[in-house]
Amino acid sequence: PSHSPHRADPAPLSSSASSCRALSTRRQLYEKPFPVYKQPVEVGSFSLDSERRFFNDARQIRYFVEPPSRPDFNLRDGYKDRFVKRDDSIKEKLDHILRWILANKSKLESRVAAASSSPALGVDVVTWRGHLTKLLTTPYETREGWLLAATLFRGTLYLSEVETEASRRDTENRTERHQEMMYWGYKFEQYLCAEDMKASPDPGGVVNTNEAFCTVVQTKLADHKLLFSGEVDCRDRGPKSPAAPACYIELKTSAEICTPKQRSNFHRFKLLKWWAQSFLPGVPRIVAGFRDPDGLVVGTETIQISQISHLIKNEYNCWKPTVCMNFCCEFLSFVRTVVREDSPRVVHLFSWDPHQDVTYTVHRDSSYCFLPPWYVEGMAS
Ligand code: 0WD
Ligand code: CA
Repeated sequence: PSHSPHRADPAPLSSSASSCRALSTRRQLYEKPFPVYKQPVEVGSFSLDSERRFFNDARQIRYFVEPPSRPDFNLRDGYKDRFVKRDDSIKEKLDHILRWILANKSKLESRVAAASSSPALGVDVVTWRGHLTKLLTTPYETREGWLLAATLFRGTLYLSEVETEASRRDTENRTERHQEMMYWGYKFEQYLCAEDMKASPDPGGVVNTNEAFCTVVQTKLADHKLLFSGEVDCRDRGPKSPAAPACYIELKTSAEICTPKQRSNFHRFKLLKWWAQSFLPGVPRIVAGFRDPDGLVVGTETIQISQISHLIKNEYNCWKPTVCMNFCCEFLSFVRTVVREDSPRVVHLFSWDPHQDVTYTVHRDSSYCFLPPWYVEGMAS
């Protein structure tokens, strides 16, 4: 049943009655053999247009165009006059993924063996790739905590991020310089991406961050069947390009590396985030643009995800992919044991701050609920 009877529990319930219910994020605990992570399979994709409207197709895909060996990219160009910024005060939660699931419901359900028990959708976890990236990097994160809302509905666990107080403050207090630098990544994409198979990039056009192409992949982490979506920058357009997600290319910008210390920091911090984000959906390569303080690209480099573990080998006390994957896996198992009531009206809010354990609180019929009525009703019919 999709709706459990409403009980007169006080809300929010604190987890204090069972305070042993916490998950440690200590790295040493997760230094174990790499868990089974199945090759991610693309099960679909969707697009968000310049007005953030959803389309159940790949109309927003872009094609990678190899940059010249000596690029002349000015990432500051157009910030003032050719930039349409997405309104990030609108919290979309999982809505786009849920819309995709409803549009592809019969396709998804047909993949489930007729005799199999729950979950009805045939997957254990539905979330954004970005949320999983945060889980992967948690054992190494020392600055930013997170809040993840979890709801069990028809046997599937839905995970949706909630903005932390600290993150809201950071967003509010961004300097003008920081706001401009956030644009640089999107401008870099515009220099390297063409709208179709034959076109060239159009650096004279408008950068509109409402537009997105998202892949939906299915995979398995140990015994957790995952369905998640992630935004993809572009794809290889060569005649011999492999099938998705292997054809996808992630674009990144980073500060020019001038000293051994900067190289070490790049390996220790930035490559961790880059690896986690692309490894999850099976995107095999990153094209990185290194830029000077004025936003001029001084060079580009291709980084194979499979080579990152070799690149970091010489760093002392560096991050380990197995710790990331084992932590994520055990977090999902932890959530599974905690969240028992199957209801869109119940949210378990998992909370983590650096140097602390993961803890949770329970909220019934609260503003944390994130599965919209149209989804709950659409799944029932
Ligand atoms: O409402 C929310 N709390 C969230 C919404 C949290 C996370 C994601 N989203 C939405 C975004 O609006 C975006 O459309 O999901 C989409 C991206 O999801 P993802 O792939 O799971 O997120 P992530 O891996 O963190 O980011 C991938 C790219 C980013 O590229 P870089 O190279 O900077 O990592 O998606 C873009 C960005 O280009 N992106 C966003 N674009 C607009 N608004 C946002 C955002 N809030 N977050 C990431
Ligand atoms: Ca990117």
